[in-house]
Amino acid sequence: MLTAKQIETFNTQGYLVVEDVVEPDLLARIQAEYDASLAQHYTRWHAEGLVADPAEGLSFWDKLDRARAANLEWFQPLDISLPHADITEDTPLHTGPAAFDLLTHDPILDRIESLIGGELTSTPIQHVRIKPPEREVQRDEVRAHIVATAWHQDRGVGLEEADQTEMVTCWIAVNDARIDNGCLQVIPNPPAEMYPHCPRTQTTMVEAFVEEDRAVYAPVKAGGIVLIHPLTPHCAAANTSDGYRWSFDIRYNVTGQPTGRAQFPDFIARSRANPRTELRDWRTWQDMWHQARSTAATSPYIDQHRWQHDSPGCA
Ligand SMILES: O=C(O)CCC(=O)C(=O)O
Ligand SMILES: [Fe+2]
Repeated sequence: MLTAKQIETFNTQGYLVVEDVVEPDLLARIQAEYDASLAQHYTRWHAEGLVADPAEGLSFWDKLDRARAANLEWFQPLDISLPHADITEDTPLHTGPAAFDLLTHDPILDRIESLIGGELTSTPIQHVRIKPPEREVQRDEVRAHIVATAWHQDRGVGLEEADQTEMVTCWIAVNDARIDNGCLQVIPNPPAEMYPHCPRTQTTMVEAFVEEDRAVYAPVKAGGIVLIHPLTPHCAAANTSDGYRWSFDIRYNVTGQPTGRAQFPDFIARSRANPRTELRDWRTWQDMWHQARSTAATSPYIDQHRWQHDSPGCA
């Protein structure tokens, strides 16, 4: 649970850094699960002649380096969500027991419960971000999961139907997030309203509303988290270091309220009133994503974006 002082800080500053939240054991299991998953994809790429070196002896990072050098789509197979468009029956995503254990990790849920209560739904607006040194990334790569993230409020990333939803973002450092590798930046003391955003290469706050001189960095060590209020402007600068920056961002809202992405699956992560409704089986979570993928592959496109190019401030 959070202390009264931490809750007060979150409520006034709009964000809170908490170190040492994810148990080292779980972090290690996540790394092992990702290692195994990438090894599978890499072995297939090798069999198809897309990468020259066999997987044996290559670390996780070596495999990513080679996949990037070969210009392969290495990111989507590692993400814990589907992309917003062009979903087919084969679109890969990562759904494993360790990833599920992160979504339902009690030390995280305890902190979220301190902020929005004990009826918690895990929302499908969830991602892994694995950011290579930005100078090495293809110039046409715009995804905020791989390169710098533009200023935005998370409220602006969901649809209007979730504008009243009580939601908290939990940003999790898998390796140390520092200024040089592009940790989060936030503008504290958020406004009571959402600012206008524009559909640029990423959903981006209209520049006039970004008070960059008030921005602060939110570095955090591996296993630490940053809790973010949905109206707190935040971004992440480029990774200028020589190594990868790895994080997850996951979200919880009060059960029964819209997640803002109804075509993707949510589940009850904690219920103090009715614990039997909590999802405990990672395979059910995986099945829900596969079902959503099948439905999306065979149904008309559902736009996840609410901002228009001709909105005020977007010209
Ligand atoms: O890690 C990043 O680059 C951005 C994360 C973010 O926008 C979020 O967690 O909501
Ligand atoms: Fe965000």
